[in-house]
Amino acid sequence: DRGKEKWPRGDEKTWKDAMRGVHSELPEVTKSIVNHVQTSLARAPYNLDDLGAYQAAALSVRDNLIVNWNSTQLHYTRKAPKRAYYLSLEFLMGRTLSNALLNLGLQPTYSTSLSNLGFALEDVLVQERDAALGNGGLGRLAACYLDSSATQELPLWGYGLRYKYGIFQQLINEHDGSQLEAPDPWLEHQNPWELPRLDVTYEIRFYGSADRWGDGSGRAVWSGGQEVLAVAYDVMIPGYGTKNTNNLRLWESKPKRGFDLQSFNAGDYERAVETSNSAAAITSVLYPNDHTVFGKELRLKQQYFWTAASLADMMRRFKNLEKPISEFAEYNAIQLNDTHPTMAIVELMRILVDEEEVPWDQAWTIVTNTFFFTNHTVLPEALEKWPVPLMTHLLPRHMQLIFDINMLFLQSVEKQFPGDRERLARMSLIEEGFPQSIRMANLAVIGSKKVNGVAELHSDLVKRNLFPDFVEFYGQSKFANVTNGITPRRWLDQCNPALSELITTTLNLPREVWLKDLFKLEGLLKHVDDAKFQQRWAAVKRQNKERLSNFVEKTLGITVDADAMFDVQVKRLHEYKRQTLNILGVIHRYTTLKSMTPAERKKVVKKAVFFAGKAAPGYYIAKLTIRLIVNVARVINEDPDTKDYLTLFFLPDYSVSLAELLIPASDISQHISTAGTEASGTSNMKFCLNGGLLVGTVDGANIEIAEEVGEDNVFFFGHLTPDVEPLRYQHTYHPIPVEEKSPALAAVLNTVSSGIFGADGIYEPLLNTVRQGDFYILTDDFDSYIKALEMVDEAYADRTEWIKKSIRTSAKMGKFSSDRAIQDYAQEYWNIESTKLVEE
Ligand code: T68
Repeated sequence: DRGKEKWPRGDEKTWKDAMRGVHSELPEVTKSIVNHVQTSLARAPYNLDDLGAYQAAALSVRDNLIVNWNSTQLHYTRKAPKRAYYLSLEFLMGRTLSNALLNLGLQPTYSTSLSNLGFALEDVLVQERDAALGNGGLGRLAACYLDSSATQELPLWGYGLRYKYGIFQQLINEHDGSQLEAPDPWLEHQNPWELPRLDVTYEIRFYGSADRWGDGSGRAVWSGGQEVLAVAYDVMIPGYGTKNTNNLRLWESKPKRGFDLQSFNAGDYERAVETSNSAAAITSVLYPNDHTVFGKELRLKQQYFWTAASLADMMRRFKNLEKPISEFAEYNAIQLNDTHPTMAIVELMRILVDEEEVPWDQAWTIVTNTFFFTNHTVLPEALEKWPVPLMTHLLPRHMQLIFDINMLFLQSVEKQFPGDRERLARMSLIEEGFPQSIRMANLAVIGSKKVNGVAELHSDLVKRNLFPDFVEFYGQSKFANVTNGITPRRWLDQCNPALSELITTTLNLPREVWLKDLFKLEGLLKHVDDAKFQQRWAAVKRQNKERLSNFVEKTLGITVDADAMFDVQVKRLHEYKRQTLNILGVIHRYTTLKSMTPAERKKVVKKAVFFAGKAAPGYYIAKLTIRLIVNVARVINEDPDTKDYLTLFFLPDYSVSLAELLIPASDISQHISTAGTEASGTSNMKFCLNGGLLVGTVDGANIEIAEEVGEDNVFFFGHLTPDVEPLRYQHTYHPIPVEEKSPALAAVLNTVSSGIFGADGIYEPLLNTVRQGDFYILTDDFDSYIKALEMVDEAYADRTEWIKKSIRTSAKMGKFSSDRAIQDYAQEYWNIESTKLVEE
């Protein structure tokens, strides 16, 4: 009938009652969703699609968040506890709706209401675009830490930038298999998860001139130049199982005036508009480089704009407390996520000395009691150094302050180590050269109360290789470790609901309990020999593998055999992460299979290998690696001799959401960085939590994972950290040909050169990184890597033993909850306490 045409989805009476206001018996949630369809979206229910349903559901959930957010912020204001601020240029949040539903405990309610309205929650959830304001591990870590601090009711805010374009979208060129980049205009559909605070604004100055008072006070006046406006957008961060809802404040840049009135009067319309363009440019795009810095003016502008707005905001909040400025550090702790926010140290000095008229030494004491600094890499190309001329031009007052800080610092070093000029040169904030440059890491160290690395090995290397002089100067206790963690809410419950359910029934505990105390997973150990439980555990993995297979079939049009072992390496493309080692290993497996008789092949473990990850747009070798992977896949997946035993996939446009699909489906994942190069890694923790085993080097958090789960449940290979330097020396001064060191690898390199994956020698520059110099020691690790993969095959052949390893691995992941990590920061660094929202 005609009514049915008008109401194509869901229960007609539910819709009509909700719309007519005849809704006494309808659930609140249903009313709220329908109300948002009618009012906020200004849409009729006719032809409402999944996207519309997502938007209405999101707005409805957001109403709940706003109430909790308001109460929490009011509560914090009244209680006035010490607060912590997490300054990060990157927050890689992913989708929000499913997380908000979980944290509010509203999943079942929304699922039912949506279903009555004709929508499946799972179809609605995938309509949301990822918020991808980050490159990789560093940005995702920040997101996990926000989740954990809200969950633990800690008074913590994040501060970042509201980029108009997040990390680029990766496309694969159909013709040659290479990476293409497209912009990510993630705000195109309105973003329901942010609250614009158009009234919270600060004026941020650039350029101009700085005039010292010249009275010995160290003070100066900074004036002139360009002023831009920072506007606040607040993102609500709900805790799990609590009403506490924290804040992530992101700044957007705007021209202070829409146009420059003077230019306008002079009739120079174009120049007037140009001013506004350059202001908006500051928060236009996330820099897509991880682990390499380029010294671009716009990047320094981003860093200063963000730290200055954030500090002005904190200062305003602190002033409302009406406490003496000398107590600033008793009420504020600021965590620097890498060196990117280091200018905050200088900016706080500027505010205290120039504006608050605090004497220099007292100001420096306040500063060095407020800041904490986390280092995320030991790779030299990632250490930020800003040219002195650029800093002088863009931030003249800050350059003066840096020189003053440096002079006083070097005087104190000279006092402790008299006459040691080389030491002074190493420790100086200024690196000599043409031009001179500012060592941001040194500045971050001397301006902070504590410095930490992100895994035990890494924190050790930070002390021994990056800052040995500073350890000698300040003593050991300033340098410590906080091993990274991940939130089990997103990285188990949300991404793997079937496993979460099985864990809940097996532990016989409400999921609220173990999801907040991940050590409870150890309770699974006593079921490890229970055949029924093993079967159910395996069935969950199987189900997740099928879910991934369906996705691959839909996106790439290739069938994946869910019986095969799923072997996954997903992370940013980088030489140190050695995706090249992996793909060369795949080619080795392929040629080995080719050389077998059909009968021999039947005995080999079937394997599906998955890669995903983006390469920085200017990183030639990383992009060439992607191209090789894609083209090897095209050959292997078409080969009738081998395709039943080995398939290979490069999944484009890796994201948080894709990770949520891939991680629960892995049997084995690869974390194979050259020893001593991966600071921690966090996806290794996610894979293990979901019952995937690790193939890895003795690096980063792999080591601590093995300590927890037992070395017999991890497939380690390769040289250790202390071997790496001598090997590199050997490569440079006494090179041994690949043919001698690893005939197997030499054969693989020759296979690639032969042109079966693309002729014209296109891969030679990539192959040459291995044949010559081999900085990341692939030639030294290849044979032991292949051995490790053989052991994986052997272990996988014994299904029961494998399932037990999988269970044991998950069960021992308690340490890697970001709840543990954030507790450590709260207690040992920030000295902040849980401040639970109490209903009045
Ligand atoms: C990662 N770093 C580490 N950096 O590589 C990883 N860098 O081992 C660690 O687990 C993770 O941080 C969390 O501690 C990064 O992800 C970047 O993305 C980055 C971005 C800009 C500039 C430099």
